[in-house]
Amino acid sequence: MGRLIVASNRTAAPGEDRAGGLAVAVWDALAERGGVWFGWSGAVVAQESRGLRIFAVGAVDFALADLTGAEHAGFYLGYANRALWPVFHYRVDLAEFDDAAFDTYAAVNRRFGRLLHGLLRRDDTVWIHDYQFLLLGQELRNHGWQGRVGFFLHIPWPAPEVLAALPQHARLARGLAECDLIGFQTRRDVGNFTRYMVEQHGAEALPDGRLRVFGRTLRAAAFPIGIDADDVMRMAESTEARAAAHRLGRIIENRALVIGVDRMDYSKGLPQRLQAFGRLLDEHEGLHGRVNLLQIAPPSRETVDAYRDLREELDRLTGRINGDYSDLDWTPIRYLARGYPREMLAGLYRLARVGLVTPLHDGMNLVAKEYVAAQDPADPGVLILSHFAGAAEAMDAALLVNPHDITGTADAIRRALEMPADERLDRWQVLNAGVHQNDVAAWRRSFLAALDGMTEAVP
Ligand code: GDG
Repeated sequence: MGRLIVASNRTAAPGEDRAGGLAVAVWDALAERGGVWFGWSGAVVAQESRGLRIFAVGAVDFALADLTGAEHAGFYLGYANRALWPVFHYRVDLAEFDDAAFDTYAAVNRRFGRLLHGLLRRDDTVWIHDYQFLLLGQELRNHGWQGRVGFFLHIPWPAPEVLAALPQHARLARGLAECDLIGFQTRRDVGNFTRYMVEQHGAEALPDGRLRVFGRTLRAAAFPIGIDADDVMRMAESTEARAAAHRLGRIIENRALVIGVDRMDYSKGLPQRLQAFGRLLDEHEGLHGRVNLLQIAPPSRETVDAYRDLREELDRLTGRINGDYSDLDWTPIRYLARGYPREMLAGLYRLARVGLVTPLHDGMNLVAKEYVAAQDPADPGVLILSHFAGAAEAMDAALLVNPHDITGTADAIRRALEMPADERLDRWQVLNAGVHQNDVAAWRRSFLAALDGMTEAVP
């Protein structure tokens, strides 16, 4: 079997955060099979250096390219984060459509495609990740690459009517169609993608489930990403986890804890979540002094305006709710705009009676799975999960909510707080079995097995 070549914007090269779900999955796959992890070095340099920095860490080779300041601004902060991310998360209102940014996006895909092609050997398998590299497969084909190319999208594929708002959607779709296997998080995404290809580009659905479009035959399928559930379970029992739970436990005493952990992003539904917690306090005086919300929200992409506005909104909402309800010995919301080590998070998940995961749209949402895996099997908490997280497709034993429905979410929090122990246990056992069975190793194995099984790499 040939080498695996993974291309992703960020990699788990030394110095990067190797603990995330994707990093673990890709690392294991590369270590098992041998191969190369190709991507951005994370460095922004004054002038384009044409080369790659190549080095080995154990069995894994890294091949990293720098971005120039202009590339970083146009490709990463510009088109990827100001156009693709909002549109794919149904926020056309926040999208900035800038032709020059698209040109830079396409140029970076072209340059990276050339660099990547230079690394390939005939029997290699290429696996491209995520929305930064929608055109990378096509660039490899432009250089004559005929081997297998797989692509996995970590974020939702929106409804065709929404995607059609993106001025360059057809060019992106044409480029993406050069991949042989296109993996999505959910069946809903596959349905949206198929409908988009049929309606916009006249795709034909073949009897074996593949699609014929732009003169190519490709397969689109759902591969829901998972976590390393055993590892999260172990982390929740670590000394660091216990110390974190003890530190917070001393302060909240016997009050029930509701936890949210999210990158500070407008897709995560944070204002609506704070409002729902406020509504809970508005409507249930009996809960005053008896419940705490811990919201951990490490800031991300702070140079993008929409993220700065979100930060201000969260600061304001937290201040208002805490101002309205705090007492001498109780502050209802602990809002921490900073990140914590994963072991500490695992300890806090376990301490929390309720995990509140309420994105407005999310490809999967790994926090939902981490919360479940971290629970004490003898006394597990309750997961409240948005219908609009990819995770909801397989986690219907959670309390599913519409995050836009503030009263409905407040009701779900109350129901979770009052849930009898046997119902908590029943629901958790179902969720936990799924999280362990469909873990991150199962995800990468099923994707790579499907890609290896593709016989018709090029028509
Ligand atoms: C994208 C898609 C899809 C959070 N705070 C801290 C911290 N985290 C970790 C969580 C979790 C990860 O970050 C976040 O993953 P999510 O899946 O929730 O969301 P995105 O970052 O938006 O990821 C998403 C995912 O890709 C994978 O395909 O599920 O839908 O949007 O692991 O625990 N980690 C640490 N400190 C923190 O404070 N160490």
